[in-house]
Amino acid sequence: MAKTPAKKAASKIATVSEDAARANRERPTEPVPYKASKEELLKFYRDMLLIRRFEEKAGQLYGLGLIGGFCHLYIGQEAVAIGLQSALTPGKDSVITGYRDHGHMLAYGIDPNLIMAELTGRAAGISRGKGGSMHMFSTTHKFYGGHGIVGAQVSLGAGLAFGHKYSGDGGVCLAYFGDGASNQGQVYESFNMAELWKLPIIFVIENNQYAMGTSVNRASSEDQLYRRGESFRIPGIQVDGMDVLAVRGAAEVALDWVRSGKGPVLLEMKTYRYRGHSMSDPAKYRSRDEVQSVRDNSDPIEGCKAYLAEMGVSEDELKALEKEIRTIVNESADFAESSSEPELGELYTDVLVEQY
Ligand SMILES: Cc1ncc(C[n+]2csc(CCOP(=O)(O)OP(=O)(O)O)c2C)c(N)n1
Ligand SMILES: [Mg+2]
Repeated sequence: MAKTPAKKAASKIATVSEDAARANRERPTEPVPYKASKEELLKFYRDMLLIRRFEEKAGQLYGLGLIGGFCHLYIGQEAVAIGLQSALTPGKDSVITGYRDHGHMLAYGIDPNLIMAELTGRAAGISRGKGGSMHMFSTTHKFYGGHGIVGAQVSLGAGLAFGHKYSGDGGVCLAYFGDGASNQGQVYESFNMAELWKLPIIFVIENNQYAMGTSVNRASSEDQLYRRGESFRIPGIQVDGMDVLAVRGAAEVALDWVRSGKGPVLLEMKTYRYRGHSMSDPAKYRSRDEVQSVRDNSDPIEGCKAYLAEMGVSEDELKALEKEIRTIVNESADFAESSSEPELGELYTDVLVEQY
C-alpha cells in the first residue's frame, strides 16, 4: 500500500544536528538598555511614581471599605508597564492584560480620576462603575481590559493581533499575563496560531515569582519562562523587569521584530510584587525579609532615581514631582468619593442577551 504524504513525512526522522540547526534560526538582536534623554527618564520616573502612589491610595480606599470586591495591586512591577507602553502608540497599538490592570491603564495615559471612580463603583468610572478593579476598558486607547479569567487575555490578544493584521492598521498587540497563567492550555493554542499566521503580537509574561500563594518554582517544570514559545518557534527574551531602561530596550527589539512581519515574540519580565496577591491575601507563603530585600536592592523607582541622579537631576526637582503626583492621586480619590453611584437602571444596560 502506498504511503500517505503524512506517513512519508513522519518517516523522516530529524537528526540531532538538524534539530540544533533549526533551533539556531534567526533570532531578534540582543536588547541593550534604552538610552533615554533626561526628559524621557523624568517621564518614566513620573509615570512609575504615579502608578505607585495611585496603588497605595487604592489600598487605603479598600481598607476604608470604599472599594469592594477584588483589588490586585501592581506595586513593584511598575517598570514593566512603563518601559513597554512608553514605546507604543495609544489608539494604534492595543494592550490587554489580566486583573492586575490599574498600572497598565495609567501607563496608557488614561485619566486617574476615571480609574479611581471605577474602583469605587461610581457612574463616572471608565466602565460606568460596573466593571470594578478587574474589568476596565478604554476602546479609544485600544486598551482591552482587565480580565478575571487567568490566561484568557492571551487568546483574546491573539484575536486583537489578528484584527491588526486583517485590517492592515499597522498596530501591534501587547498581551500581558502572569507566571501562573503561563501554565494555561489556551496560552499554547494562541502561541501556535500567532506564529503560524505571523500575527503582530508581543506576549509578555510578567513573572512576579508568585501565582497567588504558589512560587513559580513549585508550579513550573520549565521555570525559565522565556523559553515557553520555543516549540512554536516563537523567540523569547528574558528581561530585568525591575529596570525601566532594560524593559524599554527589550520593547524596541520586540517591536522591530514584530513590525517587520516576523511574527510574535515572547518577553519574560523578571519582576516582583510587593503586596499580597490581592488585598485579602496576608502573604504568609513568603518571608518579610524576602520582600524587603527586593525593595532594598532592586526597586524600579529607586533604580530610576539613581539614573536621574547620574544625569544631574536634583533632589528638589524630584520632590516637586512627588508633590505633583500626590496632588493628582488625592484629586482622583476626591473625585471618586464625590461621584454618584450608577442609577439602578444601569443594571439592565451593557448586558449581553442572546437566544441560542
Ligand atoms: C482560569 C482561572 N483559573 C484560576 C483562577 C484563580 N486565580 C486568580 S489569579 C490566579 C493566579 C495567577 O497568577 P499569575 O498568572 O502569576 O498572575 P499574578 O496574579 O501574579 O499577576 C489564580 C489561580 C482564575 N481566575 N481563572
Ligand atoms: Mg505571578
